[in-house]
Formats: sequence, structure tokens, C-alpha cells
Amino acid sequence: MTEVFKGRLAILGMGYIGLPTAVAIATRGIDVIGVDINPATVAAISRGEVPFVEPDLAVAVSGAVAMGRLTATTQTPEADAFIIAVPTPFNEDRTANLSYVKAAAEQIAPRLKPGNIVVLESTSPPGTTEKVGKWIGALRPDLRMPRNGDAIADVFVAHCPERVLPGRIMIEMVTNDRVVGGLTPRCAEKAASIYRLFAQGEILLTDAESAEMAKLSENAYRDVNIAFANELSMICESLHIDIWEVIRLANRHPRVGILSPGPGVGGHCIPVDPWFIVSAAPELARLIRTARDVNDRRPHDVAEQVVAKAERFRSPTIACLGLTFKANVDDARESPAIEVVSLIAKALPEVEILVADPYVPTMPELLKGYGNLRLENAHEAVERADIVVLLVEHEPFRALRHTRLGGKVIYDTRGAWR
Ligand code: SAJ
Repeated sequence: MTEVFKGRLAILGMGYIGLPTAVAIATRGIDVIGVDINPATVAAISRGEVPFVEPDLAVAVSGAVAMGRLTATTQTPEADAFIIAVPTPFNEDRTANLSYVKAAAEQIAPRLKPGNIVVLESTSPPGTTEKVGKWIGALRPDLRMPRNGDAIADVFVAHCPERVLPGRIMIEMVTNDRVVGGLTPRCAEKAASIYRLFAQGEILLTDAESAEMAKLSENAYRDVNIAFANELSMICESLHIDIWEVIRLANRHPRVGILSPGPGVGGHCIPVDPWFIVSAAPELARLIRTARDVNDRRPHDVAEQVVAKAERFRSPTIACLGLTFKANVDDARESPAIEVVSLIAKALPEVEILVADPYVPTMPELLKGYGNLRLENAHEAVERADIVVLLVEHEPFRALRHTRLGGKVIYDTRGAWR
């Protein structure tokens, strides 16, 4: 019979993945303890609040906390299962920084009892789940850690990569298929019992390295496809052909689905994860590396286009709309829009640049050093500008098309005003 998890569950990392996962499980009647090193995050969750914006999450968190199913703490407690959902950023040489994962494994180790499950959800290079098993094993020689070929283990270790899309997390958390890769087949089975609590999609069992590589491949696939769209966009700009018309027409072919060009690729996942593949096989990952380079170059291309437009004016005012890394989220970290704005501000120190974003109430740290930048509301910024640059297609910006843009030079990097 397929097993469904019962018991207490701890999740380490209360960010964009850990907190929604905690809520999804808590609302299925499981006691969930959210663990985070940041006391402010723990305090917010304990009050039933969410420290970031994600549709439908706030109401779910306040409900789960009010029911007493979700609690938060800075200390890893004893539990029957542990999910690691901490960041895996990259080092300067673009290899994965596994220090948060290692710290989480080391906090879990002293709490483990025979029969416990440990699941790594953080996106990780091939071999990381095995390392988690080794880090735990080194601290707990009394426990039999799972090894391929051995039927018996005291603890079950698996990888179940998160794959939800920011902005749609609460929906995708439930509806997406899940890949669960175990250090042994029994580990995969045990980990799957947790996801059966709330996942309506299929749960696909495999080994840990295949699961790790599948997740990286998903994000590299998207990065390569966005790079294709960005490269086409630059080619069309140079040939004075409308890229949006080209994509509209090409996508009417039954086997073509070109993605949207933009000012670059941001967020914490897509610009990072492909590098884990590159560093695992540097000689072979040529296309994946090139896609990264194309997308990383994109903010520079966009800024150069804006500067060229500004040179047609004696004393222009430029409005830049959007600062977050993509539309309708409040996350402005790793945002190509911010990079574009800083490049323009640096190239045109005498030009007044008005920036607007309904999700960003204060000037981002990276932009504070530029005396020619001002944060404005979008209407005011557009009203006063000679050149309007759309960097993020937030819903409220789309409506501007109908009223405010007449007589201005427009650079719509997202195709939202077509
Ligand atoms: N972007 C474009 N053009 C497009 C699509 C996206 O320029 O056609 C840009 C966005 O503006 C943004 C960046 O790419 O700057 C990434 O945005 P996204 O919406 O593609 O992805 P993320 O980073 O929000 O989430 C991705 C998702 N991965 C895939 O779709 C394969 C999500 O499912 C993952 O869970 C997430 O990465 C993650 O955490 O790994």
C-alpha cells in the first residue's frame, strides 16, 4: 500500500519555498515546525504574518498558525521528518555554495532518531544529497546511513527539488508533478510519503542524482530558450524588424514556442542553476554556458539602446518602469531591471532618470549612489519623461498604454504595450 507520512515535520529555511511547503503540509493536519536563522522571520511567522509577497500565502499562513499546526523557531527541533529548503547560491567561481545545506544537515544530525526522513529540496549540483548523507553520518556514527545496495538503513535521505514558480507558488505547490530521488529506492519511497500529503500531481520516483540533474536541466532549458529569444530580439533590433510580430507569427507553427525577450534574466534560480551544470562538466556544457553569457549581456544591450535614444535629445528626462526581477512580484534581488537602470544612470550622469515600481517602495541599495535617479510614482514619471522604458510588465503598467504614452519615445523591453 502507498505510504502517507504521519508525525511531526520540521522545515529548515522559511523562504519562498520552505514557508509555502510548511503551510501546504500543516493544512493537511500535520504539525509543522518552521526553522529559520533569522529571528525577524520567525517572529513574523509566529504572528501569522508572511515576510514577503506571494499571492494567497498570507491567508494560508495566518490560518495554519491560528490552528496551531504551524509554529516557527530558530532552533532545529526533534521531528519525524526534516525538509531542507535553504538557499544554494554560487561562489565567485560559480561553483555551488553548499554552506547553508551543510549547516542545515549539521543541525539536523543531533536530532535524528531511527526511522527519520531527511529531504533536500534546495536546488543542488549532482552528488549533494549523497554529501548530506555523509555529513550526517560523520556526526552520527551510531546511525546506519543509506547506501546503495544496502537494504537496511536507520535514516532515509532523498532529494525532492522544488519547482514552483514565484507568483504562482500556492497553485503549483499542489498541482505540479514532483520528482523524488532517494539515496536508495526505500529512501525515495519514504520521502514520497510526505509529498503524498498535498501533491495532486504525479510523484515520480528515481535516484538522487537523476533528481538533482533533472531540476538543473529544467532551469537550464528555460535559460537557453530565453537566451534564444533575447538573441533574436537583438538581431531584429539591428535589422529594424519588430521582434514581437516575428514571435507572434513563428509561434503559430505547431512545434514552435519562442519565449519572450526582456531586459535580462533575474531571480535566484535561472541565472544560477545552469552554472552548476557548467561546473560539473565544463568542457561539454557549451550551449548552456553561452546562453548564460547571452542573458547576462542583455542588460548592457538594453542600456546601450536607451543611451542611443537619449542622445537624440538635448536635455531628456527618462522614466524607467519596473525594478523587480519579473512581473507582479515584490522581489527586486538579482534584478536585470536594476542593472539596466544603474548602467543608464552611470552612462548619463547629467540626465534625470525617474524610476517607478508599485512593488518597490524605497530606492534599492544598488541604486542609492546615483545622484541623477529619483523614485517616483509611475504616472508622474511618465508624465514628465521624454523617453519611457518599460523594464517589468507589472499589471498596473499595462494600462498606461491607453492614456499616457502619446508623443514620447517608448522602449518596451517586454512587449507589453503592443
Ligand atoms: N523571463 C524572460 N522571458 C520569458 C520568461 C522569463 O525574460 O519568456 C525572465 C523573467 O523576467 C525573470 C527570469 O526570466 O527575470 C526568470 O523568471 P521565470 O518566471 O522564468 O522563472 P523563476 O526564476 O521565477 O522560476 C523558475 C521556474 N523554472 C522553470 O520554469 C523551469 C520555477 O518553476 C522554478 O521553481 C524556479 O525557477 C526555481 O526556484 O528554481
